Amino acid sequence: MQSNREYESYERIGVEPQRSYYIPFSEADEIKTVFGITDRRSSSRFISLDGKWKIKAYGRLEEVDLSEEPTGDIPVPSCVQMHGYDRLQYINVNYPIPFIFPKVPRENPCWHYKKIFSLDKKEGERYYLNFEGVDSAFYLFVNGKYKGYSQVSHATSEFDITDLLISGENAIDVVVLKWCVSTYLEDQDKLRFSGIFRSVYILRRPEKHITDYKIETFFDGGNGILRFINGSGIGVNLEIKGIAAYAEGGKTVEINVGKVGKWTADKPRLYDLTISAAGEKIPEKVGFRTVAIEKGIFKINGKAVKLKGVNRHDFNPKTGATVSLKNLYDDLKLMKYLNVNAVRTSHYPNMPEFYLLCDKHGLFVMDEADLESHGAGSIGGGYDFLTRWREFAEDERNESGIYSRHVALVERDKNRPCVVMWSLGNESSFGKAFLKGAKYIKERDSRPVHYESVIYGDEKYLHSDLIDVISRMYPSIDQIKEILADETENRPFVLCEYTHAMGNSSGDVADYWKIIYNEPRMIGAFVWEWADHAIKGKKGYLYGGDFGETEHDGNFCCDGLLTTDRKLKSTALEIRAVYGGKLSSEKVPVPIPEIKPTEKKVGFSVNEDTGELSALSVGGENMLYSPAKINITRYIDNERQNQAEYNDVFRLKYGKPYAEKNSDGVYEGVIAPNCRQPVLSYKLGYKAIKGGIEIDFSYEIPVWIKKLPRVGLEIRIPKKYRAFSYVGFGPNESYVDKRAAAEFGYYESDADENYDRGYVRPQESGSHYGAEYLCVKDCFTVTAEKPFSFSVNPFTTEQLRESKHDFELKDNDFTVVCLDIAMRGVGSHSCGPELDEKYEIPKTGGNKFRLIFGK
Ligand code: IPT
Repeated sequence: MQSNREYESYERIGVEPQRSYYIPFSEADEIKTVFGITDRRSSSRFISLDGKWKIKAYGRLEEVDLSEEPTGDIPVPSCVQMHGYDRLQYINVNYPIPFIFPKVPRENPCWHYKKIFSLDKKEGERYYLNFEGVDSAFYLFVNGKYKGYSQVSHATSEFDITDLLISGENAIDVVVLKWCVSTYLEDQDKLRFSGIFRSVYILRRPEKHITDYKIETFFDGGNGILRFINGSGIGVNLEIKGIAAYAEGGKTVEINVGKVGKWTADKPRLYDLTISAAGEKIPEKVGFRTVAIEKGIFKINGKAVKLKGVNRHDFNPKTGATVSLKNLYDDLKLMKYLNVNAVRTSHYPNMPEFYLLCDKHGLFVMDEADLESHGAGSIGGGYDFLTRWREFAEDERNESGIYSRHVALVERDKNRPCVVMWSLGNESSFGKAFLKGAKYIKERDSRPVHYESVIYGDEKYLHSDLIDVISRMYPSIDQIKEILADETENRPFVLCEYTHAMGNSSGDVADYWKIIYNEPRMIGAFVWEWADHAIKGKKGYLYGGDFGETEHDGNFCCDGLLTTDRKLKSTALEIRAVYGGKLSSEKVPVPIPEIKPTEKKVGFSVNEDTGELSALSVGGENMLYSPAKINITRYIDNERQNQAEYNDVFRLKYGKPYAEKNSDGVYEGVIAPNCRQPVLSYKLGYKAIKGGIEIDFSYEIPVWIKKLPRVGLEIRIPKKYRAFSYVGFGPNESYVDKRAAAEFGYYESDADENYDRGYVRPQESGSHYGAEYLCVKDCFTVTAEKPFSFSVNPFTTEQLRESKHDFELKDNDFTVVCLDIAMRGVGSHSCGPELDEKYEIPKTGGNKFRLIFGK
């Protein structure tokens, strides 16, 4: 295909100006609803082109031959990579292509899509073809004639194709490019999908019709005022709450609608507004609400609110970036269940109907522009990351690309009451184009503007009044305090990302909310992120590196509160508790079940070289599947940044025990790896007690070891012992820093239920903090001098540490009981601050574990 290499410039060609999302109906149409919102399919003016299309793949644009009939089938909307084309790639910061800006490789996968459809073309009507999302750019041909070119993957592209259509059979050809210049501005941390991934439809409109309008609301005493700014060339009739009004073309009217209920996320009250002109009616929903910042406090309807937020990507394990209304609705319902009241549409506008769902079901939205240029920092060339990144943001050639994304954002979603903040994008440093975008938004709308990356721009922009809020991602509590203490600042403060929910995570969430609830200038915080994005393969879930990609970011895409298929992880429950206002769980008196020691003979033997228990028998039967081990390791995603230290510097996992018995019969030993001095010293003493033994275990961490994941014993017992009961923090996994959701109590469980198979990359799971009693059914009970942490799992610490996917975990003939004197907090260090000192395990410690057989 011949081209003028449009894909090297930010232009959109033949595309209508950006406008608010709406679907016109005919006067006589009966409007139906779906998931509580207007069902656009019930409009006789809405002609869906979703469904089966034809497709043919090419390796480069020049090879595309439109006269060749595409023979493959593909559903629209969908992502080509989910239908056997191209290949999957998960990559975060780095660009997936070489940095040859504004060019992209000529070897650029393209897809020729074709749709044949019949139409009864009516004289005097106009036909607008809408694409709600195409990644990354596309050429459009109607009945063989070139119509235009568009880009900005998550923005609607609307074309007036009236003159190219005929009555009868019509053909639409779309050539989609995998890469274009926009690739440099759409470097969001996600699986990189391509294709027509959102809906396509035609709107049949009268010759002269409503084009655009803006709805604003405010209050006069208890009365709601609707301000309607008619952006169309024709006058429109309005009706709300039985009140009729008329707005001339280009004019503004204000309607006092009398007493109204205010719209909030808790009580999302909506009022029907009908806008009609030229035989069309547009059903709008109006939520009366105001958003303002007063004296550094973020207020909705004049009241301070806290945004209990999550960052959400459009993702479905079967369909990728293509999500259905049902997927969205299900997510919203789950958010409500978890006490979430706000969503950041990270890092692009979601499909238009998402906002209708949020209006209806009640969620505040931080609406974000389709923008991220993170990769520009890491392109090399002898500059530091931040300088390079800023240079790219300041590059004049990017100005229209950046600014037009701000325009697209606000123009499409301006009428949605759920939107309470505009975000200029994610991680794109800062430059003049952002000022221009922010100015545009401010002239157009009164809602606050957010942009975290302004802190990477020139210092003079730091206090710019075009950015209404201070924003940070992943600060520590101390950094938050520091920012709040800055006397030169009085803007409210939001954490656009915090408590990175990768794997077993978010130990720190309660600590964040102690400060957020107490500090009036704190707006709230958005968890990174809502759900994992893993791909379902034949054996199980897959992530970066599993698709044959050379460049990837591993399992960094498995960092959600929910699993990919929307099961709640323990972190989700922690969020639910904290967002519900419960910041901690205290111990309450819980009776310890009576232990009746066995009358049978209990015996034990100890490995003289290590001091570890090698056999423990009752009535002559050894209850240990293999000798007990001192356990100082674990794998947890939140220690991924500590792995080099653990494995290479301290060599923890290579550590072996070396001990000698002292004159008191106590084993004094060290754990030492080859090549290193000891990483732990310990004492182990054993005493026979009625029906069992007491293990007196103490340790000291040498000064050169900065942190240890845990100190405990790993005991393997035959697999038939699976069920257990305990008194401790449960029923979900709990840690020293992660127990807001937990309650101290008596619980029953079993090993298979206790380990969370939801972690795509296996890891530490199922520990219970503060335990006072553990009974492994038909085996032993454990009590101790001091509260302890324990887990009863099907897998060993080593298996969980060394396996890369859940499906690699092989069944064992034994059950693994971990008794920990101390277990490090989980924190959120995978992409957040270091674990707070107070959750590190103590430098010295000990406990006396009493293992008793009996009933
Ligand atoms: C930051 C990004 O904004 C987000 O998209 C995601 O990558 C997240 O954190 C990590 O999962 S990027 C980070 C390098 C600060």
